[in-house]
Amino acid sequence: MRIDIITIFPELFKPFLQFGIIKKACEKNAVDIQTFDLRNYATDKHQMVDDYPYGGGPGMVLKPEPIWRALDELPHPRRVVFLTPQGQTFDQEKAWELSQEKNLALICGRYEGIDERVREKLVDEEISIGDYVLNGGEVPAMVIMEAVIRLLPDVLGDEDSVVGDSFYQGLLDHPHYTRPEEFKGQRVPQVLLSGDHKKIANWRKKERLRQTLLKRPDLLKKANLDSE
Ligand code: JDQ
Repeated sequence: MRIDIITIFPELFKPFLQFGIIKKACEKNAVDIQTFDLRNYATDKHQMVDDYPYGGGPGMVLKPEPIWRALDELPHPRRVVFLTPQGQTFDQEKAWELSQEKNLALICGRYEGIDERVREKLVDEEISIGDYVLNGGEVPAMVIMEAVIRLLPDVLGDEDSVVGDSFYQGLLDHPHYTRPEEFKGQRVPQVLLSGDHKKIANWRKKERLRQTLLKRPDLLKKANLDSE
């Protein structure tokens, strides 16, 4: 998969791409991530990427031409996503959907947003990462990349497979324990020490349901439950 990011702050992505699973995914060529600095696509000699809003009011708006010119360099076919509080809320299902794309372009706005005309002509989809206000689309772009890249083939080893994830089948995760067996008077549930793999799987299944019912009952409506 190729992911292209259009931003006025490409530097923000550098540390994000240099560590952990994302770094490994890039090294394995499971994903090819490029950042495009909007400033390099400005059309005037002062490299202006923003301008005053028509109609007046506070703040600035990202000009249409640089965004258009940057997108002009990106491969087809592609899905162009604009991060905005006005978008559909991102979730695990959307992450699976985006992970199927060959080319994904993420447009990060700043200030008051982007000129409506590029949004209309070039954006396929608007995505929000939640109902709160950020200063720009860079952090949302990182959230989406992190959720999508870990779903790509060969990115996660068997060790931390997506089958064990929270939200796999739409349920929360079961509790986890590691050594020591007793910590400040609290013991690890006996079943986990039993070595009985069937019993352990059953306990975890029950716990996933219990945790979901207790903490996020709303998720149960959409959960992928088996007859058991
Ligand atoms: C931009 C802004 C106008 C906020 C400018 C570009 N989920 C989510 N929250 N916030 C964003 C996404 C987001 C994304 C891109 C952004 C915020 N802003 C600031 C401009 C109204 C509200």
